[in-house]
Amino acid sequence: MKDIKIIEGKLTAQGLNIAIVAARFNDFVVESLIGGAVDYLTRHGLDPEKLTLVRVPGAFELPLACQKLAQSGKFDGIVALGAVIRGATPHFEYICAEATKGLAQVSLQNGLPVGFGLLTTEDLNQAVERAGGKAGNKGADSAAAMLETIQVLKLL
Ligand code: INI
Repeated sequence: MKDIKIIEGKLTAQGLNIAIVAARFNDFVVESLIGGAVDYLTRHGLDPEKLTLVRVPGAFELPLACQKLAQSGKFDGIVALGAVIRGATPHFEYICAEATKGLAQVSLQNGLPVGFGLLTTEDLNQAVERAGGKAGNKGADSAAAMLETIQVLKLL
């Protein structure tokens, strides 16, 4: 490790323009994810005036809204937040697959970091645990990943 060149991003959000796109579905869980993401970003130097929150109906709508924001050229990165909780039908699989694929496409096609803060859980308990409970806060984690990616891409 001693002589190798290491490129890594600094965890600073100073001067950046960030959008959070959050689904309304399962809002009581998503609210905690939004709180975690906002808290992480502002504690890392983001000016609250440079943070935009966009609400969409459900996880299925996340990719389209993120794509529109990415194409606007106004943002350095986007955090996508939502919670898909398994029900009795295959609906869960379809929404998870389309939202995940769509968000990855937006990121790659626009060269823009998209934090993946979409919970896909077996039940409500698993979702609550990951939205500020004992398994942390995936809103904060996805904001952290987006921020690090923004900064490391600047150096590549
Ligand atoms: N949307 C979610 O974000 N989470 C869910 O758990 C969910 N379930 O279970 O149905 C969900 N459905 C709505 C979907 O994302 C779309 O908004 C809807 O189908 C309209 O296009």
